[in-house]
Formats: sequence, structure tokens, C-alpha cells
Amino acid sequence: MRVDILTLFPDLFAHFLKESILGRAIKKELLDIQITNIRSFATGPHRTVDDRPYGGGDGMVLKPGPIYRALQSIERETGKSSVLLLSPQGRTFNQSAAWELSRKEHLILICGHYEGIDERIRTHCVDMELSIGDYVLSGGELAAMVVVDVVSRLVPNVLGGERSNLEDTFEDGLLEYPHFTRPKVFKDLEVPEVLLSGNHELIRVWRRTESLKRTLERRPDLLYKAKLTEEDRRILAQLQVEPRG
Ligand code: 9D3
Repeated sequence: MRVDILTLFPDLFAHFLKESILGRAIKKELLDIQITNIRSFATGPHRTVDDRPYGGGDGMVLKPGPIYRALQSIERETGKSSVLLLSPQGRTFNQSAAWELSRKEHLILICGHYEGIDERIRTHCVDMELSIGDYVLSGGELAAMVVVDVVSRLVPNVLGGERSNLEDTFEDGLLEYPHFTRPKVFKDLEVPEVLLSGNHELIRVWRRTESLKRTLERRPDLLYKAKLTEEDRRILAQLQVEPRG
């Protein structure tokens, strides 16, 4: 998969792209991630990328020209691609949006900034607008990193030795059970006896029960959407919960 990121702050991406899983996927050529500085497509002696809003008001708006020329330059090389705009007005990104994006051969991510970007880019060049959640970031760069990180893990062979993403929270729809490692006693706190028992079936049932309890307490919204087995329903019944559906 190829991902192009259009940004005014290209330096923010360097360390992120060297990081373990992503760095290795890039080295293995499973991912090709290209960072484009929008400013390199600006014109004039000052290489201006933003301007005052028509109609007045505070703040600046990203000019359409530089972003448009950056998109053209990339698509001349790759052909038509899916263009995503990171913005607080977008559809909230989640694991199922990530699966959808992971099936694309090429993505272009535009990082917004300032008060926003000229509306004509949004209406004529952007295929999908994505937010990563209900909080205010300073710009789209962190959001782009979140999207690249989540989507990359779903690209075939990117997760090499790591746990399969099927085991992850949000894939089976439940939160994880608690984890323990040595020592057996830490500050008077003991590891649950069952984990030392060597009884794999007992351990499996204990973990599933803890997952269900934790999801019920912290994220009941997830529990009602989760893929529950007959055993899960039995466990929930013992926990005195009536599962829906
Ligand atoms: C001060 C400007 N705000 C007026 C109410 C609007 C605004 C514009 C741009 C607020 C934040 C930003 C920068 N954020 C993003 O570009 C962004 C974002 C976010 O802030 N939250 C969640 N997801 C995303 S994706 C891009």
C-alpha cells in the first residue's frame, strides 16, 4: 500500500515512520509512505500557503492552489487515488473504517491546520473526511499518524511475528483480560492462583470471564455489539447480565 501525506509540518513524521512495526513494513516494501510539504507547491517569493478568509473573521485559511498542485503532482505519478482530509468535521475513524481503507492500493491524506482549508478542495478533491474523535487537536498531523498506524496493521504481512490483529480488542469486540508476569508477589499483591495452576482450560475460561466483566463495567456499548459465543452468554448469565440480541 502507498500512502502520501500532505502537510505543512513534514518533520513531525520522521520518528513515527522509523518506529518498529511501521519501520519494518516500510523496509520490507509492504508500505510506501511519502511525505509532501504543501509549501513546496506554493508560488511567489514568500511561498504563501494561507490567506485571510473572504467575509472576514479571525484566523487564516489554507489556499486551494498549493494543495491542488500537490495532489496533481502525486496523482500524475500514481493515477487516481482516494483522497482523505483529516478534519474535526469528518466521520469518526474506527476499526471498521480502518478495514475499509486497508483494502485501497493508494491513499492521500491531507492534514488541515489553522481555521481550515478552502472549501473548494473539500468539495472537489476530497473523497472522505475523517476525524479521530471529539477533542481539539492543533492540526491534522497526529490524526494522520493515528490513521496510518491503525490501517497499516491491517495490511497483509505488516504484522509479522506480532499477535494477529484478530486477537486485538475491537476485533472480537471485547476488552482484554488482565495480564501478569513475574514476580509471583509484588508489594503484597499476588497473581491470581488460576494462572499458576497449569490448567489451560481453567485459564481460558478465567480470561474470557475477566474480558467480559471488564467490557461490561467499562464499555457496555461494546459488549452489546460483540460477537458472543454460547459460552460467553453462559458466563454473562452467571454474572447476572442479560445479553441483548
Ligand atoms: C480553532 C479552530 N476551531 C474552530 C472551532 C476549528 C478547528 C480547526 C482545526 C479545530 C481544530 C483543528 C485542528 N484539528 C484537526 O485538524 C483535526 C482533528 C481534531 O482536532 N480532532 C479530531 N480529529 C481531527 S482530524 C484533524
